[in-house]
Amino acid sequence: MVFPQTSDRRRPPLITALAGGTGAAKFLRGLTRVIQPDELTVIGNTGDDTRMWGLHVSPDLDTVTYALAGLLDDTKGWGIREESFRCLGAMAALGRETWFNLGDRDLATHLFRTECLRAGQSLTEVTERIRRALGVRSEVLPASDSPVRTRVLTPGGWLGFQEFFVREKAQVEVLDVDYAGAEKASPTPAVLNAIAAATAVIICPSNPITSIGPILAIPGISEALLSTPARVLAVSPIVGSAPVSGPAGKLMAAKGLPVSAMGVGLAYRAWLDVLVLDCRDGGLAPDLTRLGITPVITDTIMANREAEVTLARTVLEARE
Ligand code: FO1
Repeated sequence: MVFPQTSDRRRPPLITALAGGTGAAKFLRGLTRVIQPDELTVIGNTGDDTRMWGLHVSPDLDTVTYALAGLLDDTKGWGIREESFRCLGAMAALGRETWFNLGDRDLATHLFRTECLRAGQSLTEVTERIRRALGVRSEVLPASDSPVRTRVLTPGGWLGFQEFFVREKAQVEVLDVDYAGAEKASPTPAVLNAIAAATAVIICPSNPITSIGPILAIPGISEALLSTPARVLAVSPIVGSAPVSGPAGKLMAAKGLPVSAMGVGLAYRAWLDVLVLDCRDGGLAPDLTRLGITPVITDTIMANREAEVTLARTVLEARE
């Protein structure tokens, strides 16, 4: 097999993970305690990216990077711990929108990213600079350098993902979800290489519609997952009929998927080998097997650091 060339000629990654925000970040934090951090390459969602006060914010790339750097605010599941919000208060006084809570230290990341992008660097290059500056040894790659933006159709019209999720607190009816720009976007060579050269590809416990969906919507990614010699494993972010966090249920229902681990299996069935699902969903095992997916049943709730490591270890064992 001929792998696409990357500018970075170090040895190929061993584990490649497709990731959204909080759930993925906790899982990856556990994973990097089981494997060497530099054996991991993360392909991150950019569908949640937004512009705020003229700055380019990449919430999911940042959540993963902060978690791997030991900086994540675990209570909120995003942003930097022990953060202050003085700039936000000053912007409120200036009459600017402040429903999206940008912390003072977090702002440095967005200022730096925006400055580098304006100077002509790619999102891949900037993300690499940020993770290295924060001491993260795993590679973090945006799925594409071209913009892909998740939009949610509500009775009042289309909303950007952050408008739906943060400003409207996901409390509006969802009629549809799409990924603006995806059809014109392409995966970077580094992303294709990470999938082709991995020994295992892991789909993190992330929302299949708004975290993994925007990555899969980029032409070439599903094909890469289908053709990789690596085993492809996913962890269900749904336990019973409810997502572990966030509005995944509502969004899956809008896309005609059952809100269950079965719905996760159906979303990924074209290329998924193994689905790790929660003990409470053990009854779905025969149906998943009939879909051609091997079920692995375990406790998927990451209530503490030890549970993150245990889940990561179980997923790694399932790749054999
Ligand atoms: N989530 C919120 O619920 N409220 C916020 O004000 C908020 C601000 C924010 C700022 C930077 C950042 O990187 C993430 C932020 N998030 C916030 C999280 C984000 O909206 C979502 O968790 C992800 O996009 C979904 O993975």
